[in-house]
Parts: sequence; C-alpha cells; structure tokens
Amino acid sequence: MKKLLIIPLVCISVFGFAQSKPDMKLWYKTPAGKTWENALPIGNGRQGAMIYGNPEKETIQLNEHTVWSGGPNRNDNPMALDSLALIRKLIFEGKRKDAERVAGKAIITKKSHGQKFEPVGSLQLAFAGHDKFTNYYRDLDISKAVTKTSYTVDDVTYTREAFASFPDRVVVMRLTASKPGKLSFNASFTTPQKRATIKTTPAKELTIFGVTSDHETVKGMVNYKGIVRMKLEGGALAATDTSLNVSNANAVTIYISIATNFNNYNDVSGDQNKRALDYLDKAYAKTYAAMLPAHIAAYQKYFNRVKLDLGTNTAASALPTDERLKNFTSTNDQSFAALYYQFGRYLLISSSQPGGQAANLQGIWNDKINPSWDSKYTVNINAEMNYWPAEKTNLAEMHEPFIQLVKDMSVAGQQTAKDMYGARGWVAHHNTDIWRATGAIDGATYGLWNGTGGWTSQHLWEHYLYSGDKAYLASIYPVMKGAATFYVDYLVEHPQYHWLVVAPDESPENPSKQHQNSAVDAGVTMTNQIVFELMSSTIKAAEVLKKDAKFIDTLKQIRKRLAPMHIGQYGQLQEWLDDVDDPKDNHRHISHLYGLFPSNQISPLRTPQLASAAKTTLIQRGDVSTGWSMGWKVNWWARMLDGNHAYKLIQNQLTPVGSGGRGSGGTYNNLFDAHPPFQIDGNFGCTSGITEMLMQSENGEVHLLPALPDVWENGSVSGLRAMGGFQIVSLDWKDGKLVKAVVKSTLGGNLRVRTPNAIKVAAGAPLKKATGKNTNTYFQLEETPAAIISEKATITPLDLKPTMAYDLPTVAGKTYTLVAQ
Ligand code: FUC
Repeated sequence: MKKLLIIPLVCISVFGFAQSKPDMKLWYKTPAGKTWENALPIGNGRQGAMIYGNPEKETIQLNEHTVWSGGPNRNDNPMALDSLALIRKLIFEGKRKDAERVAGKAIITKKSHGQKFEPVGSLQLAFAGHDKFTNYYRDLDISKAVTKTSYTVDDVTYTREAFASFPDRVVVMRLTASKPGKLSFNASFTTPQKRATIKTTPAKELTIFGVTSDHETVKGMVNYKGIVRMKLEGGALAATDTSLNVSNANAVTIYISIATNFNNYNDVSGDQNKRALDYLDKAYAKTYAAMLPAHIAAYQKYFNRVKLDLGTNTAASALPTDERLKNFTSTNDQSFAALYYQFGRYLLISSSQPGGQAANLQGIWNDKINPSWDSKYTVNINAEMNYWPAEKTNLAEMHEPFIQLVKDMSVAGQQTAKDMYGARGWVAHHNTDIWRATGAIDGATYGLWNGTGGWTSQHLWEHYLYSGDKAYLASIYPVMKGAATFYVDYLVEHPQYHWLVVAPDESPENPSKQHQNSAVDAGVTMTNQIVFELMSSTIKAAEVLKKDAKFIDTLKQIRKRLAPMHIGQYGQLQEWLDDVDDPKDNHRHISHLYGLFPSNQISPLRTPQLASAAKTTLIQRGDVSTGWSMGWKVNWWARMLDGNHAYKLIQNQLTPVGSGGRGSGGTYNNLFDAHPPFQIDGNFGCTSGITEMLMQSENGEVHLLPALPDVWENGSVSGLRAMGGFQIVSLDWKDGKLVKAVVKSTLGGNLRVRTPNAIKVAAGAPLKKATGKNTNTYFQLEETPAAIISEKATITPLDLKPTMAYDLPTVAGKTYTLVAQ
C-alpha cells in the first residue's frame, strides 16, 4: 500500500540529483482544506477546475469559459461628445478636478461597468470516515497536466487522478481503492449561482443548469448546463433527487461536461443541453485509459516545446512546494524558479485555447459569484500581461483567443469612437468583458484611459513579427488601421506645449498630487509612447502589404508632432508632460515605462539617457508591490540588462502572500500569483520576465543571455522563439558565459545576435561584427525621438557589462550552431 505514496517522493529526490531532469511537480503533504488558493488548477481552455484533494470531501470547483453574467450589451455614454470641448478646455486651463467632474458624468458609463466571470459550482464527493487518513500526498504534474491525490484509510490506499481533457472537452476524475469494493461516496453539487437547478436524471446523471446573473442592469442570458456521469467498476450507483451515491465500487471514473448557449459576444442562441450532452457522449464512449494518453499528447504538443534547466539545489528541491515557496528568498532553489516559469506556460495552455475565450484576470479559475474586478479584462495592463509569454515561450497558438478579443473590440469599439468622440476607427477604454464592452467604467480616475486600441494592436503586429505570416497580417491590418484612425481624428494640439495629444488622458490609475490629486491630464507619457508605436507599426504593416500610401503619409505627418519623452528634474522619466513626478511615489502602475517594456523605445544600448531615467524611476518606485507590478518589474530589470535586480523581483514575487510587508503581493501555496487577491497576470508576467532574462528579440536584434543573474551561472534553455522566425533550438551557458547556441532560421534574413562573450560559428567562417542597421525586415525599429531633458536633471551613466554583436546572414530552413570562441 505504501508504494503508491513513496513513488512520487522518490522521483522528486531522483530529479534532485540529476541536473537535466526538470522539476515538474507542485506537490503537498496536506490537503487544500477550505482554502481555494491551496487547491490545484486544471483546465483545457474551455473548462477550468480546482481540485482540493480533501480526503473526506473532495471538491471539484468548476468553471466554464463563457459563463458570464449579463448578455449582449453596450455601455457607451453618448453625452461624451457634447462635453468633450469643455473637458478639454478645463484640462488646458489647469482645472483638472473640474474636468474630472464633468468627465465623470459625461464619459463614464451610465450603464454596465462590465460583467462578471462566474463559477458554475462545485462537485462535492463525500467519503464517510475518510477524515482519519494517513500517508497523504497530492500533486499537479505540469509535464502532463494531471493532478493526483492519494492517502490511506484503514489499510486501503485511495487515489484520485484528474485532468481537463484537451481533445475531449470534459473534466475527468478517476478514483481507485487498493482493495476491491472499498469505494463508497456521495456526489452532490453546490453553487453560488442564484438561479441554478440541481437534479439527477433517470439515467443517474447529476445535472446543474440555469442562467447566469443579472448584473448592472444587464439581464443574465448565458444558459449553462453541467452533466456528471459516472462509470463504475463493481459496486452500485443510486440516485436521490439531487445526488448520486456510489457504494462498494472498485474504481469509478467521473465525466463532467459543461456547455452554454454562448456563440459570440452578440449571439447567445446556442443549445447548451445538446452541446453538453455531445461532449459527454463522445467522451463517455472512451475509457479513462484511452483518454489519458490522448490528453497528455495534446497538452505536450505545446508544453514540451520549451525546456529550462537553471540547475538544481538537491536539498531545497526535495521539499514540498509550499515549503519551497517559504524558503525561496533564503535559498538558491534554482529549479523552483524553473518550475514557476513552466507553471506560467502550463497556466496559459490550460486557460487560453484557440477558439476559446482569452484568459481573464483569473485565467479560467474563479469560485466567487462576485469576484474581484469581476474577473474580467483590465486592458490598461493586466490582460496584455497575460499574453506576454505567448510568442516567446513558443505558445503562439495560445495568443489566438486574445487576438480574437481584440478583433471583436475593433468592431464593437467603432460605435464608441463615433458616438462618444465623433471619431472614425475604434476605441476601447481600460476594461472589457466577454460582451466586448468598450465604454468607460469605474469613475474618471481610472476609466478615461483609452490606449487599448494601440496597446492591443501591438500584440497583433508582434504575432506577425514572430511568424512572418503575411496572410495573417492582411487579416488583422484593418484592426491596426482602425486603432490608428481613431487617433488621427482624436488628437488635439496642446495649447501650451503644441504637441498633438490625447485629451482627456490619464496615466493609468495614478493621480498626481501636483495636479490637484487628479489623474485627468492630456498627453501622458504612456499614451504618447503607445500612439507613437501604433502609428509606427501601422505604417510598417501598410508598407509590408503595399497599401494605403496616403494613410501612411498622414500617420507620418502626425507622428512628427507627437510629444517626445521627457527626463525630469530628478533625472526620472516623466510620467506626465509637466515635471510633477513625486520621487516618493511608489504607485504600482509605472505606466510610462511602457516604452522600456513591452515596447522598445527605451533601451540601455540605443537610448542610454532615457534608460538611465527609466532606471531612476524604477528605483524611486521601489521593488515590492502588488503581484503583477512585480511581474512587470522583472521584465523591466531584464530590459535594463540587470539580471541580479530582475532576480530580486522574482524573489519578492515568490514570497508567500502576506509576508512581504504592507500592501505587497506574493504567491499562494498553489503558486497562483497574489495581487492579492489571486490575479493570474503576475504568473504570466514573471514567466515573460524570466524569458527576457535569457533571451530578448524585441530590441532590433537577438540578444542571448542579456540579464543572467549570478545565481543562474550554469544552465540551458531550449525552444524559445525570437522575432523574425528565429527559433532558439538550444542555448547553453556555463559560469555566466554562453557556451553554445543553436538557432534555426525559418524565414531567412540577417541574424544580428548579441552575446555576453565572443562567439563563432561552429565549424564555419568567423562571424562578422555587427555594423550599421540590421537589414532584417522583422527587426526594423523606429528611432526614438530625442528626449527633452530638464536643466536640473543629473543623468547617471549606466554601468553595463560588455557585449558583442554579430551579423550572420541566414537561409530559411537552416540551423546554425554558435559556440564560444
Ligand atoms: C488595475 C490595477 C489593480 C488591479 C486591477 C485588476 O485596476 O490597478 O491593481 O490589478 O486592475
């Protein structure tokens, strides 16, 4: 009996000794108990489930990606148009509080402030007498996307194994007992849904169905249906009106199917009953033994593309996950960082599948009927952050639901642009939801920001820069053009500075004390960067597609008149056009560093003064913050080419939530990121940041090992993707120096590669030192306009480690091996 318990532990300690065997399990010696953030997430992009592993009462908390409150709706405020001139006048007269008051009434919606991602409910399995368990173990194997629980009661070892099948679209759990006839339990549903019906069918299925909540005056219109069907080996199945009873079985497989009537943001005419039954019937025809390998293969098709080895600390890595989390800041547990990295990839594959909904604030996992921020999409940072790892960690397919979300907003947002601002093109404000709401919500301090079109269009453009797929580019070009057209119509000349600016505007969620404590402004740095980038990318896209010559010209004329970045009196990057930054401000949003990451307008190598200012700003804002803010900072410090500081942020983030000081985020026992509360963006942000420490390709060249911290002096990574169709087949380093890099060119063109030490082509001609502009069309950067620098500013030159850059002409389909000289 004890064997079952010992096997996983032995495996883990074996992994500890073998450098190359990755650490792929989250595992625990205790059940989740009542704490949702202790439970383990599984998902197939459509269904999400949290598995508690409680012996006496298993809880399988269930989500389905389209179970949202409300129904098709719009939330534009048409009063905006008539008030726009007044709001602008007030801003330009310096009366920001007055502008905020008017905008609060005229721009912020009078309708829905966004709908909620809602849970379906929880399947509860009650096992009499199982509170007296021993030999407890549970895990989530992220190399297989399968979770297991095992324990012993009265000499019988019970096991449960569960996964959310990618090919079969159902959640499955298999329960076994080590002795025949020992499996007896009662299955029932609980749900926070107000209008749910729970009942069994004559075929002894347990069902849950209903319609989602009315919310913010929008009628709930998503009809959902969940069906639980069991396959018993031995024993008997009985049903009451609302529960199923299994007695004396040898093994049981539980199939859970959930579907809704949701077709798209405008259409809820689907048949949830038929859908749920179809998925279930197809899956039920298969055995568990047949479904498991098909699920693993479908998952591994994505997951196995990237391998990361940062070394192993045998003693530290032998401990359960919650203990490793506690120890992380005081031990160098390298493989824990690698595990966390891969967990981010696991979560993206599990919560964002082609054809499904984009990962929301909590991915696809939420147990609350009123989750924080509705668990919707905050598009002034959080939703984009979810997709930072997609391209570079070789999960480009997972980007698709987000790209679809943007396409939908580009349609829904046309009416918003027209009705609210009298502009062509499309606009969306700082939040959206499954209904693609594009109006302004949450009050004027937050809701006036309208950079969504620009920021999200960059995701669409980068998907092209990684793949080189011109047919795809042609399909999304109208989205980029629409976003840029909005700004063509909406920008106005700033009466004091004479730049073309967005007004009203705000630097996300950060009011300025020196601006009457108001966030409302015109031409804030982040927006200037976003508009500059959007126009530059749209011009390039039109040039690739050889179209819209006149429009290109218009954009070029406007781009010249946008505000450049400013370096202020403290040597900081200014957040606003006025030099009013507070050096003691530690606000979680540092939106003006958008130019450093995810954009590439600030670079230590290309724009050293701006990079110095960005560093000053980063230091002034401090390290510890909410989860996602720390995740962003990992990326920023990686872009600053400072691996040790990036690693410090990883340590801050991988701190048990609540122990990092007041107002700080961290990580839950199940490795979910804590804002707090749980927000998945921090997980994805950190996975992106770790990639940026190992390889960067968005700065006009492929930079290998740009920000390696001292603690990861030896390691290897394989399977990363760079822009321009370059695949980093493998990358090995030792003592902090690159030993070997194998790069596959899928599109041809010049490979400009930067490294920490001198390299050469293995068995080939010496590499040429990089000169002039990179000729590769996928690496063309728009020159960042010169910064305006305050006379009071002291700019401290950055202390950068030396690097070398080379040019290697490549042929599509060929692989190149680069080795240390
Ligand atoms: C923005 C952030 C908050 C939170 C929310 C979901 O409003 O400022 O910190 O992440 O989104």
